[in-house]
Amino acid sequence: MAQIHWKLTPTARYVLLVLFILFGVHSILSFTHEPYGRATSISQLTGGFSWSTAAAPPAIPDAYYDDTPLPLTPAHNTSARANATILMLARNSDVDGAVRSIRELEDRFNHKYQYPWVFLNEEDFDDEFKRRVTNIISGPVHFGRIPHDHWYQPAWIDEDRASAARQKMMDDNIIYGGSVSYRNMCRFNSGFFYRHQLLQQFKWYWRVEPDVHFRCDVDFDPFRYMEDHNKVYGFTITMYEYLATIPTLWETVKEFTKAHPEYVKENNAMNYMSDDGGTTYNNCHFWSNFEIANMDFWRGEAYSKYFEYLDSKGGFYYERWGDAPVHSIAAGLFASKDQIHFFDDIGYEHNPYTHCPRGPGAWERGHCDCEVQKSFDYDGYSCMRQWDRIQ
Ligand SMILES: Nc1nc2c(ncn2[C@@H]2O[C@H](COP(=O)(O)OP(=O)(O)OP(=O)(O)O)[C@@H](O)[C@H]2O)c(=O)[nH]1
Ligand SMILES: [Mg+2]
Repeated sequence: MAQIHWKLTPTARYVLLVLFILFGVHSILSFTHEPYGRATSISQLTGGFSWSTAAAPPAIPDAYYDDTPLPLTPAHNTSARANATILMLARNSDVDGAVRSIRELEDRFNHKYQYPWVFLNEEDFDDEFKRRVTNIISGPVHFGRIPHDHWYQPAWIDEDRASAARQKMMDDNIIYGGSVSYRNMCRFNSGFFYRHQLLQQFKWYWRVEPDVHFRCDVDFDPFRYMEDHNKVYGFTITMYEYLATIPTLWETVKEFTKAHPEYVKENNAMNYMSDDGGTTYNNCHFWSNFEIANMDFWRGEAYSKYFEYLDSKGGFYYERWGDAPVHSIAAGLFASKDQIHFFDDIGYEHNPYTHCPRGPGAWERGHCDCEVQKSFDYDGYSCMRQWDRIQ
């Protein structure tokens, strides 16, 4: 058998040695330093979000931070507050999770600001719910019942078509695919909550769900910040929607904007939602279980007409349109991109994902108990890359 002799020039030997050392150092760092491993993983290098080139997210200016020691003075408590409420949609059976979310948000934020809470339900809240919730809230509390027609499936929906669609989604194992109440909830959150009589007095809301977590102190008033900066929509987590739940949503939106180009704002966030200038939807949306937003935007003409058009197509029942893509697409088109705010400073968790502040000093300032490297911002399923590219 012929023997192969490898003859290397001194230069080639030197290059090989350098490569060998570099590979060794990389391997050791990858195993011992998780952030390094993540940052240099193949998925990151081939299209993942590159953190070395990403700009730091905008921080809330120092002037908004409030280090006033408790107890609050009346002036502190009222003078600069926004016309805002904290809003939770819940069932009586959600009471344990509701109490957990409220306790955390009161401790991390609202005991200082004492914004009122509004609770909505399609049934009457029972005494246990009211008693346990009121017991842990520092400010005013309101409980409201949702009008029948704002919640239940409208009579004009073709029930045979809707139930066939639900069956198909169940067969395809799509989450909540067979649920009518989930669809009622998504439609209500898309087009009705801000019309509730209890909310008429308010401009701003912070949406909170049972069993979420607030991972950092919020020692600034996000409503005030939104108001001062002419924002309409604030988010903490952005991700892809399951296309199977919204197969015709984008086409329906395009029909609407073709008929009503006057509602589409210049300098909008289209390039966050579409990779081809609007022809197709890339499914990026703001995860709406957290929202801090301006209800006057939803009450305005553009959104009202948009919701009416979407609703008339029946997609909340014939498909499973979520309030998250419905809100996000509207904010992305009918507001300018500068009116949408990424609240990096607010550490927030809704199972299974957490946003943990990554801006310089934000984690320390908020005494956060989340782990920055596990923040969803870094996940391959996050749309933070698409958000970042329009900044
Ligand atoms: N009153 C009422 N509230 C509901 C109903 N279904 C959902 N909700 C509330 O609507 C919000 C969203 O519902 P979730 O079940 O959390 O939906 P989701 O966040 O998409 O799904 P999860 O991952 O299961 O949390 C929560 O605030 C729920 O408490 C319902 O039938 N009645
Ligand atoms: Mg939820």
